[in-house]
Amino acid sequence: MKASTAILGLAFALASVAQAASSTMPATTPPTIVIDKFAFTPGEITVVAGTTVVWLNHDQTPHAIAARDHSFASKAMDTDDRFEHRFATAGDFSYVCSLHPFMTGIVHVRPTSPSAAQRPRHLK
Ligand SMILES: [Cu+2]
Repeated sequence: MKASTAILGLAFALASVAQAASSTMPATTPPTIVIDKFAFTPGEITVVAGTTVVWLNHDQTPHAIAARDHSFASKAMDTDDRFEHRFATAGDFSYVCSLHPFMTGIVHVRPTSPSAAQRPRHLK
């Protein structure tokens, strides 16, 4: 009984450590969109201007990123290939896989500071 309680306590402690580690990850790793089973995960992300976003192909099939507005595009990515794009300006950038156009995703890019946001003036 005592041993199982100890194991339970250890598992809880490890889970807490894992949670703490994952919560600090966004600061050290770029936002990453994983391509898996013919889908972008997450399919929708929000970043601030100047952020480099990474796509990582975990499928056994080649995929290629293509912005609908042609502002960026990757070559065909083989398994475990990655593609990076730095979003310098704010906006909504939807993209598809040019090899499988039914695969879609969107990157929302926000201005770097609230003062740079295009706010209607009546909202002070
Ligand atoms: Cu594809």
